[in-house]
Amino acid sequence: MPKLVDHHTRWSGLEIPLSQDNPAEIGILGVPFDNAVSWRGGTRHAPERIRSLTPHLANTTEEGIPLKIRVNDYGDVEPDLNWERYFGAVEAQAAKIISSRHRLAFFLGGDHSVGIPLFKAFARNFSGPVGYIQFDSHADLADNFEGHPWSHANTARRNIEQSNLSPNHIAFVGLRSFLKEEMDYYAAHPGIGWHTARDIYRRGIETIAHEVVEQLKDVEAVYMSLDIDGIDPSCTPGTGTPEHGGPATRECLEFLRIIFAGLPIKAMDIVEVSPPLDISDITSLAALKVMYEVFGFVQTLKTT
Ligand SMILES: [Mn+2]
Repeated sequence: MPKLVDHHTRWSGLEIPLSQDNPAEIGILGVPFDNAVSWRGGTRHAPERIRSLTPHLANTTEEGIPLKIRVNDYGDVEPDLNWERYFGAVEAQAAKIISSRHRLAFFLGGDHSVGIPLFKAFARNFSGPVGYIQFDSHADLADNFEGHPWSHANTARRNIEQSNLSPNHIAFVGLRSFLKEEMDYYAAHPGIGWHTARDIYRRGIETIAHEVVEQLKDVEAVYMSLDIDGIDPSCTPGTGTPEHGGPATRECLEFLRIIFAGLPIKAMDIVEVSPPLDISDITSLAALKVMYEVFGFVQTLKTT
């Protein structure tokens, strides 16, 4: 387990020392890895960049509720040039956090390939069926991409290989860029929740969110993966494969509000934030805003 980095400005006073007896409601792990991208990298800088901005965000939710929730930040998974060994370390450290009585495990990528070991650790922690939601412009359902089964375009396809994740318990939200292979996979597995960006525009994010809650209502636990390119690049330009025509940060927040209220979400990641490609930290700040609102959702669920 990495050591807690001594940086008192992190998480705006929400952070407490690691403790087995009194774990914080939120456990955070950074996974600064960007060796699996198809085009432009830089996501390995995201965890530290996002943490560095925490002193500049108000310590309340967007509705003015003071955040009193507590955070344990476990730091980052140490770099390792051996890809297989690195993913093994990610899985092992994630498993410890997921099983550590936090109400929510929060992972900061990294490119989307890190979702493969993160979800593996998650699925293996539960005996019953689990759910997987991916807010993303891409479905990441390719079996092999650019010569590798662990690229950032393979994440959802690898996740389905976990025995307790059925295609009927997967939901994609914000889709607007496809490989033929992915369309074929969806045609063969029509139980997948498949919500395009255009669906969101035409039918409204609240309708879509309630459909996702209904789809996943019988699972034991849900993993929420937020690829920042699911949000429109007018809001989050600092990412390697931006896709126009997407929902705004506003829609993303409304979506998360509904699914956190309606589903047992036990882990979440934010991936594909690339600080070197960003403008005025707007993308890192979007990630941080989402995190603080999610902290508020977890806090509210606890106290009501
Ligand atoms: Mn994506």
